[in-house]
Amino acid sequence: MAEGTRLEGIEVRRVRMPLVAPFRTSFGTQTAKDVILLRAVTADGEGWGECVAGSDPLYASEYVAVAMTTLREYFIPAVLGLGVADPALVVPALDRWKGYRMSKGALEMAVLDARLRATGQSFGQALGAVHDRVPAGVSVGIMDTLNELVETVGGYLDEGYQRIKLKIEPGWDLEPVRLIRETFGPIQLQVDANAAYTLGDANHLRKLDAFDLLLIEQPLGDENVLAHAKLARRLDTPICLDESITSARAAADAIKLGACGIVNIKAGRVGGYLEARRVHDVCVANDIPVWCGGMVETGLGRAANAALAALPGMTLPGDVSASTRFYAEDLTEPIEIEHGGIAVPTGPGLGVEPDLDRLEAVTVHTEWITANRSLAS
Ligand code: OSB
Ligand code: MG
Repeated sequence: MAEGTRLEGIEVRRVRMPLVAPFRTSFGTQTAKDVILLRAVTADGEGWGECVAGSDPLYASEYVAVAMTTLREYFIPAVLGLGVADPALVVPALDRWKGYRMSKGALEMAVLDARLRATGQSFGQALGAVHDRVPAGVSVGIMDTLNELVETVGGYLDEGYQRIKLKIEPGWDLEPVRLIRETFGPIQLQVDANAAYTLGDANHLRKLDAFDLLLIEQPLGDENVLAHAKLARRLDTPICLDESITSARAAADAIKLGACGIVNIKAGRVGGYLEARRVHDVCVANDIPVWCGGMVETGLGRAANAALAALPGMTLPGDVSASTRFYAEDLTEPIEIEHGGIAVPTGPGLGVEPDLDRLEAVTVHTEWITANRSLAS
C-alpha cells in the first residue's frame, strides 16, 4: 500500500518578491525574485512547495517560464495521476522527463509537506536533523565599490552571521577578498565564482590561497568536472562544487574524480529534499564535508533549508540566513537570526505558514489543476 491519502489538486501560484537590495553575481543582477509556489491539496490537508528556478536561464538552464509550462503540461498531471499524495512516489513518477529538477523538487516538497503536516512530523524529523539550530551564514553579492562591500559585510557581522561568502568574478576577486580579510580578521570566509573562471586562470586563483578561505565554490563551468580535479591539485584552498552536483550519482562521481573536497547541497538543484538527503549520505560516506546552499528562498524554502542544514554531515555553516537578508516582508512569519543561529522549525511539515494576505499581495498568477481540469486566473 502506498503511504498517503488522496491527492485532490495542485494550485500553482507565481509570485514576485522585491529584494531589499540588488543581488549581483557573476551571472547577473537580481532585483526581485520570481517564485513558483505549489500548494498540494490532499484529503488530509495541504502542503507547500517552492520552486527555486530563477527568472532567466543564468544559474541553471531551468527558469520560471519554462518551469511553469513543464509543471502544467507534464509534471502536475503525472503526479495527480498517481491519485495518492505519497512523497516517495513523486520524483520517480517524473523520471522519464529529463532535467527540470527544481520543478520536480518543488512538487515533491509540496506533497512531502502535506504528508508531514498530516502525520505531525517536521521536515527536520523526516530528513534526520540532529540539531535544533544551525549557524547562520550569508552570501554577499558583488558591489559597485569596495567601501560598500566593507559596510555590507560589517553590517552582517554585527547581526551575528557566523560565516561570510563573497561572490567573485574576474576583476572582483583578490582585492575584495584581501580587504575583507584585513578589515575583519579571522572570520569564517569563503568565495563563490558561479562558474566564472577557466582552468587557464589557475595561477590567478592560486593567489586566493593567501587568504585562508574555507573554500572556493564552483570556480569553473558546470560540466568541467575533470577540470575542477586538475585545478584542485594546484590550489591549497578546497574546491566546493555547487552547479556541477545535480544528483547523488553526480556527487559520487565528482568525489571519485577528486574534483571537490566539499559539496554545497541545494535541494532544488538535485531534484528535491529526498535526493538532497542522499547527496548528504554519499558525501558523509566519503568523508566530504557538506553545507546547505541557498537560492534566495522565501520563508517556506528557508524553513526546509534550516531542517536540511541540521543533518549530521553539514559540518560547515550554510547560506542559511534570516528573511531580512533578502526580503523586507517575507511570505511567512520572519525567519530570524538569534545569537548567530537560525532555529530549525519544530512544527508539523515546514513548521511555518504563509501569510495569505501577503501572499495575495505578491501573486501575479494562479492556476488550480485537478486530474481532469485546469482553471487559470
Ligand atoms: O551560487 O549559491 C549560489 C543565489 C542564487 C543562485 C545561486 C547562488 C545563490 C547564492 C545563495 O549565493 C543565496 C542565498 O543565500 O539564498
Ligand atoms: Mg554557488
